[in-house]
Amino acid sequence: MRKIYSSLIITGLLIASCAEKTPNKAINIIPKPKEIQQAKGVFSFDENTKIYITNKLQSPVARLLQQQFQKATELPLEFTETPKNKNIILFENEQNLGKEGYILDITEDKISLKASHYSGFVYAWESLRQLLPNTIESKQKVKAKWNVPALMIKDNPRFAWRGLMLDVSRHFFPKEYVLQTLDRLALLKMNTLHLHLVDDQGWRIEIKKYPKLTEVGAWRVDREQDHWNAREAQKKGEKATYGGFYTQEDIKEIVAYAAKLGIDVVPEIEMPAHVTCAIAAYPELSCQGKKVSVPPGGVWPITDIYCAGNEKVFAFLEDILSEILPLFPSKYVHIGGDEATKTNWVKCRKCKARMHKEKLKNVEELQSYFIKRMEQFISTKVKVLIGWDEILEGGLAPGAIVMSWRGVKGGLEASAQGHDVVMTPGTHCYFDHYQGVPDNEPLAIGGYTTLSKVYEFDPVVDTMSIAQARHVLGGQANLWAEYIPTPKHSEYMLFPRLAALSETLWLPKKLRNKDDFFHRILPFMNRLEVMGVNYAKSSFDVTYKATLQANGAIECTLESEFPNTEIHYSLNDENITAKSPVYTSSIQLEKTTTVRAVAVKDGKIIGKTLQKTFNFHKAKQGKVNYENKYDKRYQGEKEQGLVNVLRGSLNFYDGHWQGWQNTPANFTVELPKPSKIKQVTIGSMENQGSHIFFPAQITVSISKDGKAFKSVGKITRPYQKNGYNILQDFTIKFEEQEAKYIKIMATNLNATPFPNDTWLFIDEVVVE
Ligand code: TNX
Repeated sequence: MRKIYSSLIITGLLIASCAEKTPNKAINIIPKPKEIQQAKGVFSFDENTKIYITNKLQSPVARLLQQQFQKATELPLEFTETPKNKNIILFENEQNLGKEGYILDITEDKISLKASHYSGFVYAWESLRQLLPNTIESKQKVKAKWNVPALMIKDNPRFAWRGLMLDVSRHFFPKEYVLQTLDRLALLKMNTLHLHLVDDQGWRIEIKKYPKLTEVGAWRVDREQDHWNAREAQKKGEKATYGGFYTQEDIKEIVAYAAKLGIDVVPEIEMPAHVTCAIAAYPELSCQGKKVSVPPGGVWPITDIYCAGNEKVFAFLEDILSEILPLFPSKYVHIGGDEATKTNWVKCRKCKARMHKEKLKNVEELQSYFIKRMEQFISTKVKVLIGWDEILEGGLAPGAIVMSWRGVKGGLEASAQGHDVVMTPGTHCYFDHYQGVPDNEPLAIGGYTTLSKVYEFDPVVDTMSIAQARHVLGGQANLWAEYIPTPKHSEYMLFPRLAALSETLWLPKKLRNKDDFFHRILPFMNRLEVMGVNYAKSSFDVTYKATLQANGAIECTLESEFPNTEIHYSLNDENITAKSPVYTSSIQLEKTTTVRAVAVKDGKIIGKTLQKTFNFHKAKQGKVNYENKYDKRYQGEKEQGLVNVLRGSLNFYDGHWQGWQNTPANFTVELPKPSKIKQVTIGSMENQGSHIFFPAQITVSISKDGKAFKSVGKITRPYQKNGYNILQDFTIKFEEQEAKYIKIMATNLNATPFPNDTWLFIDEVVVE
């Protein structure tokens, strides 16, 4: 077998002497095919090119090819009943290529797409599509040379589950966007679309037996102007006008289109929590039967959940599944199962009776009973249940598949118990996270998941045994939509990261190469451009790393995720332009300086401007004596962390933040030398969604000898609900005087909505 893994290696069919005549053009397909053998020459499409199918079943994919040409070119690409020897596109069945394997064989005379199953033909076409000029994606007819290079691709995926979850509940996305997304998934040879159809903020699928689910549950009051976590509940007399849902006809259309693209659509019907919308429609389904409205924003903790002691709840859910399952040919159905706060179950008479009758020790076992019962029902419909990793708690239902989202732990546990798993750890697969420097990005939920990080993802965890690894079906990106109100924004979060994920799920690990991927992502971005996809360019943005050195200077290095990117920078008041000095090696800063930097390609600035001020102050390189130390998980730069000039960003994992959980932060800063000072600033952040709060009180006292301290000021800040993630400097000013020691006491705001889980974060103590 001839194998060429990279188009940079020239062997096999390509004879060295021909290389000059027919330059070995880079093959830029994403995900990269397992084997590519490049050959001499090109196949040219013209008005006489015909398509020949050997089997009617191939017809939908052959039509996709034809339609793409008819839309973007002048070429009709008609079907023929009699295959010629030249100028022909052949669809041929070939045994033993597996469910998703394919061969794409291109010579100057013909193109053969070979597969054993339907999906294989789709992937052969999608590879061919990426070999064509980008303008094949155009919505109007364009003139171009429709040539593709002669080659042979032999390809099949590493994982069977290559998925994307769209959360269509937090914000509703129209059917047209779902159809477009399917096409983009197919382009990347992804094969699963998981639709999160139910969550607190909206019920998104028509259920004929329970019409109120969409009449009431699909609509909420419009509070889109406010931050997700600061939205007031529906008031008396207010109309719920914001939302939407898919009719069963819409679903049929989505599923049929997906089938044409070889994509399985997996529905998710959440239970027992994340269902406030259903309880708004049918309050009798909760333990107390209390009337609630559909929340227009964040709900936490989620206590309005289905009653696990009420038979009517099970009948209701079985009715819903009975209506839904026939609409989705997928063998899987997802029942959620995550984040149920079970305080109402503890109090509920019916739940208690159920626990007694079924000999369940606690509410975790009651949740497990709930899920197991649903699993029994689902298996009578010859379907397989999937749930978020919480379904492990209290015992896993037989036959259930686990989606591991709270890291990889759930995946490890479930696979050890012999269950199949889909890996979607928040660290790599949560596309609602920031993909670039948070300060430069549209508001996101948090996190920091760059294009490179997604590329580094591997669904098989190093510590898994061979048996466990066999249970890993694959991986999936989850696009939770709290902060994603529009299709354009959704595209921005998905692309280009989905391209990286598609390759990590397709290609064997040893064939993956990040630099090579970054070369191919550029032409892929150009293709997205023609497709009209609003992809993010955050991966071009310049990031910095800075360290304080023993000599007191700051060493600042600038980087771009893209290999070989030209970075230009300016210092202080100089403008930043594409002609600013080129960055070649780290910059030494010896005094307060503002650094600006941009990435430049072909003489133009790409991406956003990095701007960072390093403020040299009087506590720099001082000594900090902690009365109580920061938490192990958030150590910043340890002993130097609060006096090293380096400031934190909105990303609380950035390594600059020191965090205290449930305890105050009390410490003394010893200045390097006695100094005249007049103000002390404590840098802090608030991210209430992640339980991080500003200090409730800060007191500052100063001393010359470290023994006698005198108070110079105090700031008190009572708890305020704040949905935003913000940075704030708290400054205490006083009359200028000499000091060497500064004692700081910052109180952790423990009386918040999370009394025993409250964080306090500090990045720097600036003394001036
Ligand atoms: C956790 S992941 C959730 C979702 C949120 C998401 C935000 C999971 C099973 N539950 O309800 O939307 O975090 O990142």
